[in-house]
Amino acid sequence: MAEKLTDRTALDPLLATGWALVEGRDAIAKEFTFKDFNAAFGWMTRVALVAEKMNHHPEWFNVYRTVKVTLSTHDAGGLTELDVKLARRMDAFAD
Ligand code: H2B
Repeated sequence: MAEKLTDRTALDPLLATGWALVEGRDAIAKEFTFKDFNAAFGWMTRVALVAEKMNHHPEWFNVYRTVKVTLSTHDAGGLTELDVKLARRMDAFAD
């Protein structure tokens, strides 16, 4: 099982790309905005395939062309390396 992040500096590069710490829980969140619904859902599809492969799944909420994402590792009760990895993949797919 993934261990909770002890080295919190691992989050710094993500905080620099628009991720933010969630108040009241050990999680990170980011709002992605795309050109239109097709771009948003295409991105979600690509992320979903990666998430399933990692067995690590986002909490997310889509309205038209925006997707609000929260990442945390439920089994560990907080942030782990898996969240950092998935966040990086999400950023890369959104470029
Ligand atoms: N996703 C996330 N974000 N956190 C988890 O702890 C988690 C998961 N656990 N996806 C996995 C699935 C677990 O529930 C299954 C049983 O492997």
